[in-house]
Amino acid sequence: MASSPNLEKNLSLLTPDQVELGMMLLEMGQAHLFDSWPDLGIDDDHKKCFFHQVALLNSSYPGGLASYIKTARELLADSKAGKNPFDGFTPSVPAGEILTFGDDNFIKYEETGVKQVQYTAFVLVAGGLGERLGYNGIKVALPMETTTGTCFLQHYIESILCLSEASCRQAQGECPRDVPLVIMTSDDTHERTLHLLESNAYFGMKSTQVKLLKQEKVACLADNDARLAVDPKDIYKIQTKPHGHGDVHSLLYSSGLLREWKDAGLRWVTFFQDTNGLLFKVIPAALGVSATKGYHVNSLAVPRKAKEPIGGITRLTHADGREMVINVEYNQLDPLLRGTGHPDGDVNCETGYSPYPGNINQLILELGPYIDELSKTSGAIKEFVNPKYKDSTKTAFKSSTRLECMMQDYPKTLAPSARVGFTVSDPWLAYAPVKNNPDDAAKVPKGNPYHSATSGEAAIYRSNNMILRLAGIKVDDPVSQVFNGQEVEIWSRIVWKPKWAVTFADVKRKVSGNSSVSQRSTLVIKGRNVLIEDLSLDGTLVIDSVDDAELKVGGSVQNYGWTIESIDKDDRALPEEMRIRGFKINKLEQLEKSYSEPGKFSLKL
Ligand code: UGB
Repeated sequence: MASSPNLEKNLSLLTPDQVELGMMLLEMGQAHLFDSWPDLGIDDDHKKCFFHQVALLNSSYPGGLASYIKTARELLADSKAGKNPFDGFTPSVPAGEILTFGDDNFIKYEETGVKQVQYTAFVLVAGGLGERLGYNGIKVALPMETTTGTCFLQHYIESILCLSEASCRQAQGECPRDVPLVIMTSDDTHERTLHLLESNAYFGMKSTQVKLLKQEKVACLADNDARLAVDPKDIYKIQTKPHGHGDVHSLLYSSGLLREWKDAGLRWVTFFQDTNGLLFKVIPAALGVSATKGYHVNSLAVPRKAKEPIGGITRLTHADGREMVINVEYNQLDPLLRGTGHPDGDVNCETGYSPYPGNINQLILELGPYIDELSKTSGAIKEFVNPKYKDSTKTAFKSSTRLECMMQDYPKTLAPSARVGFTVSDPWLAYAPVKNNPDDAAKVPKGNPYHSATSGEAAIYRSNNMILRLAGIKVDDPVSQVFNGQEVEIWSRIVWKPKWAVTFADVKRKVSGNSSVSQRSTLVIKGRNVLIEDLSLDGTLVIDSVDDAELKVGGSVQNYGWTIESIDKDDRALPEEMRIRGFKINKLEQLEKSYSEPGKFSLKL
């Protein structure tokens, strides 16, 4: 076994557990970590801190640091040898459910899904810092749209609360439990997420309903031997980097929450990402698909343009009989197809989209089979490593690397008998993430989505317009405008609170007669029982009412309204939230009506 005189000189400083960790490091070829350690008596506190960090790295990884280093060696060797993780697998297009918003099938799934919400736990992965977006705050605090300024987290929480109420109403009974929400955070996001929740009274949820689970970073690797990288600024610190959203499974498992949920009678776990403002429009129907088809794993997907940088859902069949339906990241899908008899790789088919649906990384797992699987794996997810080599000899890295794992890789370890499916819905309904900064978004090839703050907000309006149009309201076509170098369709700014409608059935119940909304208009519905009947809107109307008021709104509204104005993204005097969109809402004139008393009211304008 390797030894380290520098560590030996300092052994008396350490607790027996720390000595054991030190021996493990030596055994795992990590003697270099102590190369610069001075004699006992110098920097002793720093040396103890080093072992605190090692203990944390050891306890937060399934199987401990030794297992991490061992896996890293194997994966680094595979990477050096250029081994394809999909060797021997043939890709094909899997079968799943394709939803068309508003048709009978959709409504049936939505109804089934709403019933399931009270048996569902929601898990938001929000440990990512959003470096691609170039925003300094946490992404869940970003306004989803700037008409009302509602942030993503508020919208998510209100949607969960309203869906759970609707679920109880359907069951015509008392809600037996509060639907739980887990938020996975990281050191980059934890404090700010907690602060956002606490300073807003958890946006209406009980604080006991929300649990934050913090993921830890993993050790960086300096070379192909998986020698841990020492922080260049501190010889007593191992450099660390994020391990990826796949950590959510081991955290849920080790927290004991899954068992608690099972004992409380829950049946589903729904995972979602930090900045997709449309997601909850499809969650009820997707839960309905899971329940109807008995899917153990249901991945939500959208049609995907070939080579668009989101993973593709693919059936992989191995020569040895193994089979799985799994997300294949876009950079692997194209070479995999080329290597298996598709010389053109990932190309659009006659639909104008790739035949491999785009994974939007919202998953619905059935709790029972999920616990069974995690009892075997402890939540460890198949990892990968992506070193950037200095040259073609692949002997040195440009900078340290680390193992990573993705939450959607969970099905990789499942037995072939597991029921793994997916649900595709229209991107206008289900997917508008805010991931890219303005400069990168402006470079996106024409026809592919920008996935920026600009397109994310435009998508909220588009979706709400499309839904109201399908419910019978005449809404104008959008106009095309360019903000931050991105051409987007601007529809009228229609926004409603989840308590007004969380399903299409809700919308249809609350809309009747002949109503119209012009493109330059803004309509904000905040009240629960607001009924739109024969309304003609050309300007801005904001309506609010207490829950036990029923308010019929009709007639004609015309005013200067609220306009959308371009702003300069480089104008540092403006807030960052505004600059990343490239526009602001200019509130010129509005009609604002608020009803604070219970009762039935009619507002004829
Ligand atoms: N996240 C964490 O909670 N912890 C982490 O360590 C990292 C991220 P990104 P990514 O929807 O377009 C995913 O960075 O990983 C959270 C899918 O892999 O926004 O590049 C983070 O806070 C890909 O298949 O996305 O790509 C955020 O909520 C595709 O579907 C979430 O994880 C892509 O999303 C995603 O992190 C997509």
